[in-house]
Amino acid sequence: AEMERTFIAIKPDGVQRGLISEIISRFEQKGFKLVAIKIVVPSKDFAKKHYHDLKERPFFNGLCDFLSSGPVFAMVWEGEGVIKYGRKLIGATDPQKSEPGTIRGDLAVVVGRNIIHGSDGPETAKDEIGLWFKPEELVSYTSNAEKWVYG
Ligand code: DAT
Ligand code: MG
Repeated sequence: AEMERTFIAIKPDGVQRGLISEIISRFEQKGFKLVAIKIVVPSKDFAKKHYHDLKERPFFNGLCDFLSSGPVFAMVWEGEGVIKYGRKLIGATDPQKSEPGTIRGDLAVVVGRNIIHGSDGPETAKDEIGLWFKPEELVSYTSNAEKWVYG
């Protein structure tokens, strides 16, 4: 299997709404492997680093204020195709357009409170994992389910 890793974060709205276990379950039940977690209130400067690609957008400041407004539940998930499929599990950016069955489709209503972040490609996954986690915070292990998930 071609293992890759992606950065997934439950934003302050998802944490406050009690959706941590629901969201973990969706990735876990799919067959992906959790290799890092932390709960942290990011500073505004840190939020700006995380969202630096969007700094020209009109919503950038409000977005960074929001991300730094409360606890964020940060995770790294590992698995074959996890970057792209993680985005599928999450659904479209605007929950009004997310399909039912996706996390945002099932659990969120507006784009400014769409509860979850996921890396959008291999480069951003690498950068975001590096921003949020130290290398030693990532755990390598063989899941007992691996041979049943991958054959
Ligand atoms: P995604 O989170 O799906 O990767 P993105 O990277 O384009 O989407 O934007 C990051 C976040 O910014 C998004 O989750 C919610 C917010 N956002 C995006 N577009 C927005 C808009 N038009 N108005 C308000 N917030 C927006
Ligand atoms: Mg994005």
